[in-house]
Amino acid sequence: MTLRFILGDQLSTSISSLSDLEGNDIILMAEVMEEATYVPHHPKKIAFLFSAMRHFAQKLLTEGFRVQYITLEDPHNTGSLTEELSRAIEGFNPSRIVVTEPGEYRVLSLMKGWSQRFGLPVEIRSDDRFLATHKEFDEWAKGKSQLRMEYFYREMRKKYSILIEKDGTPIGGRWNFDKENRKPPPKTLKVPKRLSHKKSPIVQEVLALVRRRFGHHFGNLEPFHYAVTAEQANLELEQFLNEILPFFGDYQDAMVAGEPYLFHSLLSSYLNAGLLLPLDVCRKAEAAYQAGKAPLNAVEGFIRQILGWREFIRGVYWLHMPHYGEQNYLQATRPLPAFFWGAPTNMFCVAEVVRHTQEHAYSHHIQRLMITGNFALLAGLEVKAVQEWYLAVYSDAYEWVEMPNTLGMALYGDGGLVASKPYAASGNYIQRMSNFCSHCSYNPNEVLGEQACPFNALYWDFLARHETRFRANQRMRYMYAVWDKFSGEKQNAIRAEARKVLQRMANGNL
Ligand code: FAD
Ligand code: DLZ
Ligand code: SF4
Repeated sequence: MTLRFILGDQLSTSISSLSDLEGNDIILMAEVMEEATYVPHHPKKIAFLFSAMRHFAQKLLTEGFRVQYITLEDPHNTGSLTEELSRAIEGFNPSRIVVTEPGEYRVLSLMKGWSQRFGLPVEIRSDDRFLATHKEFDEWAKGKSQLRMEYFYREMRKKYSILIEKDGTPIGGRWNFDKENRKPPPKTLKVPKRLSHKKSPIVQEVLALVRRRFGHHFGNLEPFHYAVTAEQANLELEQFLNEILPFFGDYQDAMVAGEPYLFHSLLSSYLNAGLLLPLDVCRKAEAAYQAGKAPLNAVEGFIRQILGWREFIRGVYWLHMPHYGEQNYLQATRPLPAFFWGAPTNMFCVAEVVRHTQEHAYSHHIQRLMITGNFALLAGLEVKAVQEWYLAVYSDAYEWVEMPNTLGMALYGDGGLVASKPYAASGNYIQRMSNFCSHCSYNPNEVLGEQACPFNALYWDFLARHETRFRANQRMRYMYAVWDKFSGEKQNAIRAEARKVLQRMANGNL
């Protein structure tokens, strides 16, 4: 008999570890403190995952399979994946263990120790829910000093023949329609109301558990509207394709106060936990284009996020682990300020994104990248602390996807492996792409003085202090040309202002 161990983000019936499942096999699933607390996960993330795990186990049980499900408060629960496996081996005496590779290097290291520890064969299968194999990605990356998503994405489009004409050229004559995307927020905006799923008894039980055991973690547990089954996640996908996808491209980078979701799909938590499959989502988006339901710029842009960015990011993680996470190219060491955990700040943009995060365990990409990420980059916040924050507070966060996005994309901590230049921006960008500044007590057009937007002095100071690293970067020439036009006196005043901003941050009154 085979024991098959399913992790909390492997909730797909097509997962490779179940592909040859037989009636007599045992499927093990375990809620363990080690996974729930290795960073202080947002209560909504834990509630989502435990609810989805319990529903998945129930589905397997109703299909007649043998499931050993260990709840967090099971009196015998040892609190770790390895020890729960040990108990199951003692109880069922299997002849072998089958697992699908995990999403984190930390867990892969555990798995690699299991065969020796238990004296049993342990088969670690590849995770074929992803669309590029490790081998494919590694071969593509071989010999390249810089990895650029765009070229990898084109290979993926060809591989899966998505938005490709019969002659092999991209539909619409171009691979990328971003020129038509990224509009500032419209003056009047009608954002569709999102689905709110009825809470099953399982969800209600999990909410009570999470309230009891993890209520002290940062983040609001309720209201809780998440989909927790594949069926519910598919309803979210349908709503997105029908009502939201047409606007996805246009307003992908826009930010609006009080509107955490805008026209984003909110599908990442479901994709990452396995309730939705990436290829299925891409094919359905393509079908929406072919049926004339959404324009090409929106559909191509959306598919690129999944077929391109998501796969690329995963490839980078596995190609460079374990040393990837140890990098800190810009030597950023300042402690994370308390306003990342909800303490007050006068910076409306930061407060708003943290508030979205606290309430929903979600904020959209540009908020993660250009508000909290940009602030962390400019202020030189400690890379590990920032990463831990992103891993804890978002319901879609697992290290394989969080780390290259945070360390690589937002913090330039890998020295340019993921991003061709740092995503550093002043208040000017935030003013253009959002309506945040009109709610803020700081002035985005001022660089000096108590009322000046803190992003401004920090931005110039960032360029100045990392001049040796970035002056030669072609994509940053314009920024240095502007800096060079400032008089020496003005440059000194700006750098002194940046020091004051950082001091105010350290004193807790920014
Ligand atoms: P949409 O905007 O609707 O995009 C559609 C889908 O594309 C997403 O569901 C996601 O699966 C995929 N996608 C888009 N951008 C990326 C990307 N850069 N990397 C990987 N997949 C992408 N995403 C996570 O899934 N988990 C994380 O822990 C995570 N951490 C991030 C940290 C930082 C600092 C930044 C800048 C980005 C991070 N992202 C992460 C990427 C991105 O912000 C989220 O995938 C996205 O905001 C999820 O919301 P959505 O489903 O509405 O996405
Ligand atoms: C994120 C998470 C949490 C909060 N809890 C569990 C759990 O109790 N049991 C489990 O199997 N998985 C959990 N997970 C997901 C794992 O952390 C995830 O599988 C690994 O990080 C590998 O991606
Ligand atoms: Fe953010 Fe500066 Fe705009 Fe205030 S003025 S919202 S701090 S960018």
